Amino acid sequence: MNDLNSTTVLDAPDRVPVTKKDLTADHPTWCPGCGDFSVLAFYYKLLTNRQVPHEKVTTVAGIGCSSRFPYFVQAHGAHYIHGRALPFASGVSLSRPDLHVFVFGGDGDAFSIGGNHLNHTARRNVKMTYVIMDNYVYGLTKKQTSPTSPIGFKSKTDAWGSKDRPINPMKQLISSGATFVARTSHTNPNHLLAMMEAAMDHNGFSVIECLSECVEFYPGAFNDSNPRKGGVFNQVPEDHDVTDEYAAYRLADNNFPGYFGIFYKKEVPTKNQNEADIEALFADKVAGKQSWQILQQSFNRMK
Ligand SMILES: Cc1ncc(C[n+]2csc(CCOP(=O)(O)OP(=O)(O)O)c2C)c(N)n1
Ligand code: SF4
Ligand SMILES: [Mg+2]
Repeated sequence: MNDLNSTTVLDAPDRVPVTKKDLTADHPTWCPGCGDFSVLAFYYKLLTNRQVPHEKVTTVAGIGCSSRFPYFVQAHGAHYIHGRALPFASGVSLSRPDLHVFVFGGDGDAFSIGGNHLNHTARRNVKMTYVIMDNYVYGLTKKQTSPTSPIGFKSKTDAWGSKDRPINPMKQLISSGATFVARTSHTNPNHLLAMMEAAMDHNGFSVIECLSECVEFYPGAFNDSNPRKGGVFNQVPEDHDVTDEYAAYRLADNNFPGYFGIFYKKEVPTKNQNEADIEALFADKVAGKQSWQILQQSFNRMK
């Protein structure tokens, strides 16, 4: 299932290579300086590096500034319901094993309203890549506290400063069963691209938390992780064992700016493969039937 070779055109030399120009759609409506521009630029780069056939580029998002992403990619995609991008993307992934679905969205979309879907998509290990563009705030709705906003953050929902403890995205993603968990920042484009490349190569649910500054409602939030602003960008130590879940938790236990890189990676059967196995097992029982007849048969059984 989902053999990445089948999603590249490298084996079809008669095809014209896909260029950034082919993939560029509307001019992004983000504020000048928003971190999301960098994520988009390196998504174009990833797709052209990999020469994903244009008709197979599939970009899904929920709702938020970051979730406007699919509008800016000239290809298939959906700007779906707030927090519901993952169930939609799961349907696409399970029904089209020849695609590698990419999902983009914000911290609110992922960890607040979409938190439950995130947990279940992770434990099911549906093959796709999810890039969470984390700005520690609700940007689109103009500055409410998000699940990643730090204690003391003053917003429209916490005028005197937030008292709620923020989640730890890495710990939460690892414990939910995600089989590839990485952290990066929009300020380090090479690292961002490397994480997206590695996530795409992972056979399973790969998720990246990408710090992406909201210059309008939380400027300077990530300065401490940016060497150009006097901060430090510490990469995951080379001797870190990415298959060791507890080592990944320990890595995630460091205060901001923490570490950047792949925290955890594990090979587990994908939901896509499990479903294909079930289908193969019962193939002879439905041989010669149309999909609607199989469905009708299932409904009849439930009567
Ligand atoms: C069901 C529903 N509830 C609430 C909203 C309002 N809403 C739109 S985007 C958003 C939060 C966006 O924050 P985030 O996901 O962090 O994205 P950002 O804008 O920061 O990139 C909210 C609460 C909505 N559109 N739909
Ligand atoms: S409000 Fe913030 S997140 Fe939204 S486009 Fe502007 S800078 Fe980016
Ligand atoms: Mg946000």
